[in-house]
Amino acid sequence: MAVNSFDEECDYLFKAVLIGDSAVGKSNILSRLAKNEFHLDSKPTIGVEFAYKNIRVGDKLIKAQIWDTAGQERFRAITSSYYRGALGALLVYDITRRTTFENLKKWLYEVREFGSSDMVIILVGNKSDLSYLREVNAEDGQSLAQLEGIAFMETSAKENFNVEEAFHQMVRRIHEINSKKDLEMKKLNDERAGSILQGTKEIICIDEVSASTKTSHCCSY
Ligand SMILES: Nc1nc2c(ncn2[C@@H]2O[C@H](COP(=O)(O)OP(=O)(O)OP(=O)(O)O)[C@@H](O)[C@H]2O)c(=O)[nH]1
Ligand SMILES: [Mg+2]
Repeated sequence: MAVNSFDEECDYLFKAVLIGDSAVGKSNILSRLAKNEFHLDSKPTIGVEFAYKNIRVGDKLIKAQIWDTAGQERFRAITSSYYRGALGALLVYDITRRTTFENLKKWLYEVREFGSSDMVIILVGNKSDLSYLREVNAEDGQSLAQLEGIAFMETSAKENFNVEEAFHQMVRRIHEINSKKDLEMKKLNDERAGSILQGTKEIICIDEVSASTKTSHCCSY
């Protein structure tokens, strides 16, 4: 599934990844985001797929390239290239299967091993529509998220509950971090440019004896 939508001019383009155990609903979260579709009979993902999703934050149009891979180890593509350049991750578990919650430690280890240090991670407890089969309380999700310093949300790809919100939260946070970085970079460049200009002195030495004029330059940083 590669849904391309280069129809609109965007201000920023960034990569985000979906991670979590097999059958937690990653591909359905992606199809909900990209095409507003849900499939009860979806097949396990093999390799890597991706789709684009545009979102407006303030006056900026942001295009997210969202990657989805297999939760099953044997179908996964090379891990390091999956995470390379990703600024955000939706880390998904299934609220009806405790093991998918317990395996989050493994996923967090992997994302921190291969992802960038300031990657924005949102913990997503999917399948909230199946609350009568619940094996993981929302409080458990919230506590883990707090412990790990990440955001948390329960979603239902099936009922289209909170899927956009989780994604928006990730994008807004990425945008905040990047805008801050841009600003710091701009400030640094301005300071550098300012000190170069201020530090340039032109010293004019007048040699009265020969009545000739010599010039020399000195620069300080
Ligand atoms: N009830 C319910 N079922 C869901 C939800 N999201 C996904 N499913 C179902 O869960 C099953 C697995 O969904 P996928 O999206 O294929 O899971 P995945 O995480 O991509 O799995 P892998 O590709 O194997 O890693 C499918 O039968 C989906 O219909 C949800 O929010 N509610
Ligand atoms: Mg899948």
